[in-house]
Amino acid sequence: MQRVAVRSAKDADEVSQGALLRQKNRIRHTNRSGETQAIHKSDKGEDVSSEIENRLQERGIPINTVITAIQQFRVETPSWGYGNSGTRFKVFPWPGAATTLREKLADAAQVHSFTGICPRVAIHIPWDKEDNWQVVKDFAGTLGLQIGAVNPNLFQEDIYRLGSLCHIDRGVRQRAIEHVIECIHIAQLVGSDVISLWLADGTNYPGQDDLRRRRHRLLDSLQAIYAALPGGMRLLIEYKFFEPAFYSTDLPDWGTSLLMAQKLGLQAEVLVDTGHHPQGTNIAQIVAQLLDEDRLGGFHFNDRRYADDDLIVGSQNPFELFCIFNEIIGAKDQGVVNAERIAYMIDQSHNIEPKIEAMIQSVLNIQTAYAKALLVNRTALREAQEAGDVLEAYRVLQTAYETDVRPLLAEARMRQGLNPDPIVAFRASGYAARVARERVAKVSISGYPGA
Ligand code: PSV
Ligand code: MN
Repeated sequence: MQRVAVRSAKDADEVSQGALLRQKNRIRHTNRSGETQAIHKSDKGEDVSSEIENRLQERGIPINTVITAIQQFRVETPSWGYGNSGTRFKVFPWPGAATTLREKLADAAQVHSFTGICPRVAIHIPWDKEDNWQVVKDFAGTLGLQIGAVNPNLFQEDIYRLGSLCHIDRGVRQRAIEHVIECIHIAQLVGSDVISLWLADGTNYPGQDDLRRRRHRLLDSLQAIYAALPGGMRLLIEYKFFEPAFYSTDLPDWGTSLLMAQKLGLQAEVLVDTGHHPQGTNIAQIVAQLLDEDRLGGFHFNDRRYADDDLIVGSQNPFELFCIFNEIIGAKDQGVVNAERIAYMIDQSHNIEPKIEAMIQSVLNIQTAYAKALLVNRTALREAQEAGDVLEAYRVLQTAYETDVRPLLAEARMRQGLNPDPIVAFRASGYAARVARERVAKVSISGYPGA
C-alpha cells in the first residue's frame, strides 16, 4: 500500500485550526504514475484547506469537528459484493473475485485498510455458511474486521416458490422461521447485533392468494422470529416494491415494514434499501418519517436508474444521497437519538466493474455525501425556513452540496495515516493482480452468488 508521510493520531488530536493552515504543503496525493503531488491550490491560488477552513468559519463550523465526524463515520460492506454476480442474462466472472468467505473477508479488509471506515462486513446465509463460526470471527479479527449484519436467505430454495414467511403451508413457514432463527444464533456466535431480513414473498396474479391472509401469516411468522431475538439484537425489516413478485409484494414499502416493526416491539426497525422504491420516490422524506418514529434501523446503499439496479452508490443520483444525509444530520442536531444508531450498509452487486475498486468507490461516494451534509449551515437553514424564504433555504443546501469536500476528506484520511486517494492507492498496491493470479477462477452460471 502506498502511503504518504503524515502525523500520528496523537498529533492529529492536537491539531488546531491554525495548524491546518501551516501544514498545507504536507497534503499530497499519489497520481497514476505513483508520484506524489500537491493538491493544495485552488483556482485563485489559495491554499485549498485554508479556503475550506475560511468558508467553514464563516458558517461557524469548526473544521476539526467536521474531520472527527468524517473519521468516525462507518460503512459496512457486504460479503456478496466481492463475489461474481450478474443479471439473469449473464455473469461475467471477474479475475480473482472472491469465492469463499475467507476471500471475501480478505477483500473487505482491503477496503477497510484504504478507506479506514469499513471494519464491519455483512454476511448472507447460506452463501457464507461455515461450520465453525468462532474460527470465522477470529479470522475476521486478525484482518481487523468484525462480522456485521447477518442476512437470512428466504428466496433460493424450491420450497419458497409461493413464499416463505407468508407461505400458505405452515410447514414451509416453519422452515423459513427456523432459518432466520439459525441466523440469529450465527449472529450471536460471531458477535453481531443485527439481522437484516428481506423477503421475496409476493404474488404474480390477482387472486393468486388472499392478501390479508398473507399479511396475518407474515405477522405470525415475524412474531415467532422476534421472540427468538436476544436482548440487544435488532431485527431490521427491509422492504421492496416489486421483484421477484410482480402483482403484490408482502413487504412492499416503508409503511408496511414500519407497521410490522411497531407491532413486534422496540428491537424491530426498518431497513431502507435505496434501490427498492418506485421512480421518483422521495427517499429523504421516508428517512425523515422513520427518524421521527424512532425506527430507522439502517440502510442498504446502492444506486439505481430504473429498478433495483445495484449500481455504485451515488453514481446515478448523488444529490439524493446528500438529501438523505441532510435529514439524518439535521435530526442529529435536533437531538433525535435514532440518528445515532443507524447501520450504514452497502448492498451492491456490481457486475461489470472491478469488485474491490467499485466497493471502495461506493464507500467514498457515501463519505462524500455525508461530509457535504455536515457542512449545511443549520442556523441559516432554519432562519430561511422560518422566514418562508424558499429560495434561500434551498441555496443553503446548495452551498453545502456544491462545496468541494475532496481536500477535507483527504485531510481526514491523512490524519489517519491513509492515502488521500484510496482508489489510486489500492491500484498501486498490486492486490487485485495478485489475487487474480492466486485464486482459481470459478465460473458461476446464475445471477446470484451461491446459486
Ligand atoms: C434484495 O433485492 C436485496 O436488496 C436484499 O437485501 C437481499 O438480501 C440482497 O438484495 C441480495 O443481494
Ligand atoms: Mn438490500
